[in-house]
Amino acid sequence: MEEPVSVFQPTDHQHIRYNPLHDDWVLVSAHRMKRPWQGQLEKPPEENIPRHDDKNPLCPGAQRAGGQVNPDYEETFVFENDFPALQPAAPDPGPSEHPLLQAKSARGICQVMCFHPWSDITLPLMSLQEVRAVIDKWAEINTDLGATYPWVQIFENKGAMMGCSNPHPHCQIWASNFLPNEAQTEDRTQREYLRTHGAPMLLEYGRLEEERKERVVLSNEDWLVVVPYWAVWPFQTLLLPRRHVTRLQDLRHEERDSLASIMRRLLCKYDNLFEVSFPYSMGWHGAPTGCHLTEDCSHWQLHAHYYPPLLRSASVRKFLVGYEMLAQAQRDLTAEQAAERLRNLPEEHYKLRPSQEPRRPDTE
Ligand code: H2U
Ligand code: ZN
Repeated sequence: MEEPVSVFQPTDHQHIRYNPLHDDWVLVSAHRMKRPWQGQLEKPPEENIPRHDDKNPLCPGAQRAGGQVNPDYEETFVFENDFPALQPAAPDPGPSEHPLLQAKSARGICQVMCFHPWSDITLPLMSLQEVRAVIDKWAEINTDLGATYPWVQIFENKGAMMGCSNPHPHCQIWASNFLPNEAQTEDRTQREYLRTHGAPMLLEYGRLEEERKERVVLSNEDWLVVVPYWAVWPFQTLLLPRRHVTRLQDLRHEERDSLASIMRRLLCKYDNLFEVSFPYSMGWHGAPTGCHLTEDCSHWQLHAHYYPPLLRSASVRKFLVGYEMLAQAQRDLTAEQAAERLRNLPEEHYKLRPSQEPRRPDTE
């Protein structure tokens, strides 16, 4: 006897979804959330961070590894990384001898940007004015380093789980004389989309999500946060301007204010999800700079990616290993389920609630 054909339900039936920005596919198998977890449990992030520590090289007045002493900074502070992965002068490897053994020159600069003089604060707990200062500095750095380098990657690794070595709120900037892989792919896919469809991909995508609503987490007059249809990480989000903007420095004053607001709202929701300082890697992608500044980059839409690793609780993370390394990415809940959970969370940070209830134990 033939089995009755069931109607497709994305939460029950595995399927693959296309990521048009990265030109790859993700396996969505939402039924896997039901499996028990007996694997690794993560340590909760350190809660008792001193506001100031003379021995922390990111603090105002502290000495860094290179011997320099930080100024007594009062808002943001940018310095050159003492252990840079990219340096301005490095000899060229010369012509490659064989197509299977290719090398090219890599030059650049690495900076570190402290968001705030205090070590015991994070972006969601900072004032809007303080977050705005961070945004202005990001735009300034993109202009300054972008005058020389074709790619300026601004990124924040938050939490030890994401390899962050220092609790002081900070991000990094790596500028390079080449377009890194992600930049090359996004440049190609957005260029092809504009050519084929006559509109910038992510501008059209944002409008589609605004209509559909099911993957929208937050929006305001200038910005939109969605769990993208093709998300890989459980609570991954994409932050998009609603207007066509190619680079950070092109943001208007009021768009920077509304960005500070929506970033803080998103990060409060993230922290509220498991009542923990939510780890993630985030970063900005905009049109290439340097020699590309004079090119037509209208296929680009500025955006930020947030990639948080937590899956079920503050201590159970998603691992992208086995199948993900050898075949393709896989996720355990649908983008719509993740968006709904984030959407329904309060925007007031749990640490600022008037009557603090005892911390919820992690639910497995
Ligand atoms: P992460 O924790 O995200 O790795 O950032 C800290 C950065 O700060 C790291 O890249 C740099 C490290 O190289 N750093 C200095 O440049 N000087 C120091 O004295 C300590 C840390
Ligand atoms: Zn991107």
